[in-house]
Amino acid sequence: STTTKQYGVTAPISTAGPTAKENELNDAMIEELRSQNSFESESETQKRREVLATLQKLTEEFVYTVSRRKNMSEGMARDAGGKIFTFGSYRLGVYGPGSDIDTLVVVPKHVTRDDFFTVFEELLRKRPELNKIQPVPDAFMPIIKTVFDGVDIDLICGRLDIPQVSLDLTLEDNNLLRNIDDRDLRALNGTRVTDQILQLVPQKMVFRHALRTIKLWAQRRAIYANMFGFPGGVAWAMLVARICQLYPNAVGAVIVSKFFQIYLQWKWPQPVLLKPIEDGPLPVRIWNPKLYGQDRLHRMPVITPAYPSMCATHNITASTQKIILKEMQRGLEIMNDIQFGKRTWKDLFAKHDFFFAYKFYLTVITATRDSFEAHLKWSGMVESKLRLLVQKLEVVNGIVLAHPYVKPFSASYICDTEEQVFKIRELYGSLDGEKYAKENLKKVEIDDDTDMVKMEEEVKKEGKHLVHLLKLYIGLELDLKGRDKKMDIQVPCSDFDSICRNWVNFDKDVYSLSIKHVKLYDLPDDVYSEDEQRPVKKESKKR
Ligand code: 3AT
Ligand code: MN
Ligand code: MN
Repeated sequence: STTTKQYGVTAPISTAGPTAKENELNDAMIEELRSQNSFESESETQKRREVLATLQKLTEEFVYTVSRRKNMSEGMARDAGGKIFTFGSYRLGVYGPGSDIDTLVVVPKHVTRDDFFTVFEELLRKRPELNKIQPVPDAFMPIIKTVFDGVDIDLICGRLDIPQVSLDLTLEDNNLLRNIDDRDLRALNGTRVTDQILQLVPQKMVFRHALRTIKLWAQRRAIYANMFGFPGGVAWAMLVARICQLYPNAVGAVIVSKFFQIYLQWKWPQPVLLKPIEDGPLPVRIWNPKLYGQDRLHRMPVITPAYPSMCATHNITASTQKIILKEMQRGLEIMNDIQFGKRTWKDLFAKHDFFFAYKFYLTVITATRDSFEAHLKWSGMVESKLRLLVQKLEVVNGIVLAHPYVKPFSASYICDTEEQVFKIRELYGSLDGEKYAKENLKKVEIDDDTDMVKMEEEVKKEGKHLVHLLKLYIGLELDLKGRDKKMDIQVPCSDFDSICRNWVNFDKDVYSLSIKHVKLYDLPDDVYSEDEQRPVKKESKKR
């Protein structure tokens, strides 16, 4: 079915339907997605639906129980309702075998977030299907992480200022946002944004196929990570959705190819919008570069469609923008080759070459001599600040590009002596550190089932030391020609160090942070996968 309706803020570029050749390309794309394991089986999807049906029942039981405890009559308690919504990849229809289900539990005003972390949690714990549960009530986004009947489920709670939440409730009415707190607003935002994105694309199936391709490409090229200054899932979805609006009758393969073309020509920082920015009833900030200096700094703004509109890509820096555009250029070239039969879709999804690409790297090392939980907090905080170091580095004279890698590496070791603790903190992140650890320390594998308390007690009893480490990498492209061959990164590094040490729980006897240079040939082996050959220094030619 062809469409002529206008989606988005401008008329479409082309309303043409696919040619026979484009259909063929699209079939090949979907075939490659299949062989890359992008789709899950129908039975697994059926399982997800069953789990969601159970969660809906549990939500009703939750609201009923709380209502009764607050002295409501049987009838009123039943009518108080309760409804689950989904967001994230499941809601968008681009989930794969490993995806979780991001689930929002919407409750009426007399049910509180406290109730969610007590009553609802207890109801979950009583279920035989519950495999794992990890409540995180004090986070920016309070969440209960679970594995339920083998399915990963993230549960968040949103409380509305209405007495009843019935099954036919939708979340699109902006007035539902009145009289709710910031955390509830954030919780509702995920579903409201996802629902709008789906409403704003002309053909959902086309959008889904194109988004699966773009997501897989971005993951393989290591440019999928909001925290490190790249677009995250929601931003990539909106970027694809806008192309779908501009080519409403095209197939997925054409959307992918136009995606690279259009965003390479885009007049950044012009924003990517899926609809005009809406005003609304709350005293909250809406993205507006005319009004707010901060918003003017956004380099590649991609704006969420649901009120209150925000920029989903405010983390992008000068360096990550260059990297994203370079990857898009590569994408465009491969797309052209695919069209001429010179390359295949597989080539688009080839792994990045981050640990081959630079002569110089910086590594940021965090270490913790305390519980693993404490280490997760410390290293998580440092990770979330890494893009600030990138921003400080990229303005240094002689640094052309500061490229953050999107995944941290970690390890835990048992050290016999203080000297060893000192040594590994010094050397971790380099080939020497890896060698030192192999020869001198006992590595401990930590997973969800490790009894940390027991392990920590044993290590202590033996008079040994447990140290948890994490390393992050930044690739540096330098231009020292025509300069005095000096490059001073002292200031950015010590600024970054101060920011991290300002952490409320910081304790110098427990936590440490260091930033070190590592040359390409000194990178440790564990940054390479088994099918990769680490780079070897070429012998200098004999004359
Ligand atoms: P997967 O298929 O699950 O890998 P996804 O796009 O569903 O892809 P997530 O489940 O990680 O990704 O995230 C879903 C949404 O939840 C995206 C974002 O709006 C929100 N979200 C994720 N992590 C956080 C976080 N740490 N804080 C706040 N919101 C988050
Ligand atoms: Mn998800
Ligand atoms: Mn999730």
